[in-house]
Amino acid sequence: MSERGCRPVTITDVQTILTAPAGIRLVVVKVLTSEPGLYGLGCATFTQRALAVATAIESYLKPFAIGRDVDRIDDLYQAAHVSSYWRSGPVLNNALSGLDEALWDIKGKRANMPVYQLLGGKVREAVPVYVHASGRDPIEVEDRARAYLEQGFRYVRCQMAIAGLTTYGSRGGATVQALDPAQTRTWEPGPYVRAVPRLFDHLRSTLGDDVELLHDVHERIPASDGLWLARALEEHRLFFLEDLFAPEDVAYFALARQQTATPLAMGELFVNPAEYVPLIKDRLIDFIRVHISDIGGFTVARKLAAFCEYMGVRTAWHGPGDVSPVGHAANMHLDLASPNFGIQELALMDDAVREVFPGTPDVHDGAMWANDLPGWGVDIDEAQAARYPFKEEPGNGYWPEIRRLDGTVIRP
Ligand code: GCO
Ligand code: MG
Repeated sequence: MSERGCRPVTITDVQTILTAPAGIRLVVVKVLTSEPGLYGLGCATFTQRALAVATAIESYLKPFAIGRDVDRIDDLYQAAHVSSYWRSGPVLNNALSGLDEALWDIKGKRANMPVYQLLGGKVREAVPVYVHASGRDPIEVEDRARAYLEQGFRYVRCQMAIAGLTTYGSRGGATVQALDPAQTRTWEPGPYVRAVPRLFDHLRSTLGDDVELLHDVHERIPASDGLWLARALEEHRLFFLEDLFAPEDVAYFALARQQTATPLAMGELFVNPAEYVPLIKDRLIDFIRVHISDIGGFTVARKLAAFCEYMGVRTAWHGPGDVSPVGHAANMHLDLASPNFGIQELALMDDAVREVFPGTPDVHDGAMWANDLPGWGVDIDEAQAARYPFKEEPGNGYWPEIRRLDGTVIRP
C-alpha cells in the first residue's frame, strides 16, 4: 500500500536513450510507470564512458528497479547505491542519477508541481549563468566576452589558447615540436601560468570592474604553480578560480587558504562524499562545483546544497556541454530553491538540442528560466533523438592523451 492508501505506482521499465544532437554523447534515462502515460527523465551523462553507463543501467539498475514504488526516492537511492557493495564511482553514480532524477520528475508530475516547489519554492526569480569566452590572445577573449555582455550576460569564464600547446577551454593552434616528433597534443605549464595573469590584466583594464570574471585551471599545473597563480590573480578579483588543484592534491587547499583571498571553486571530478565533505567542513573552498549526475543524482545534491549552506559555501553546479538538458534543468531547479546559490555554469544549447529536448530552459537576461511545467519541465522527442546517434569513433569518446614535451602524460 502506498502513502495514499491505494495501490502504489510502480516502475515498469527503465530505458536508456543515447543521443548526440550537439556532437556530444548524452545519456538520458526514461523511467516508465504503471500509471499510463506517466514517466520521468533523468540525466546519466558520463560522456567519456557513455556505453559503460548504458550497460550499468540495462544489466543492473533496470532489473533492480522494476516493480518498485516510484514514491520512495531516497529509499531506492540508498538501496541501489549499496547493491553493488563497491560504490561511488562515476559509472555507477551516473546510472543511479538517471533513475533518481527520473523519480524526481515523476514526483513533480504526480504533485502537478515543478520540482523546485517540492524543495520549498523559489528563493529567486531565475538563475544567473556564466558563459564561456575563449580566444587566441587577450584581445580576442575580450571581444568574445564583450559580445556576451552585450547579450545581457554578467558572468564570463575566460580561457586563452597558448600558442602551439593543447590548452583547455580554447582551441590551440599548431603544435610545438616535442621530443617524439609524432606527438600531436602537447602541453607545458610554464607558458600558461605566465600568460594567465597577463590575460586578466588586460580584461580588467578593458572590461572594467562590473563584469564577473572566472577561470578554469582544469588541474593542469603543479600545485606550487597553482599557489603562485592564485596569488597573482588576486588583484583582479575573480568571481572564482576553478580546479586549481587535482582531486588527488586537495590537501593544498589548506595552504592556498593561508596565502590568498582569490575565491576557489572545486569539485567537478568528485564522486564520493569523502572527497568533498572535508573541504566544505573546513571552509577550504568557496564554491562547490560537483557534476550532479557524477555524485549520484538529485537526492544527494540537495543534501549537499543544504550542508554547504551551513558552511558558507556557495553552489556552482557543473554545467558544461556534456550535461543533457534534463541535467541542466535539475541544476536549475536546485539553484532556484537554494539560498546559498552562487552561480550556474551553462553551455548554451542550440536548436538541434532544443528540438530533441522540448522544454529545455530558456536563457535570456543572463539567466536560465523555469517553464513551470510539472517535474523538470523537459521532455525528450525520441524520434528526434534517434536522428543524432553517437558518432562511430575509436575509443567511443575517450579523452585522447596530452603529453609534456618530454612525453609525460598529464591530466586532461
Ligand atoms: C567545465 C569543465 C568541462 C569538462 C568536461 C569534461 O568546467 O566546464 O571543466 O568542460 O572539461 O565536462 O567532459
Ligand atoms: Mg571545469
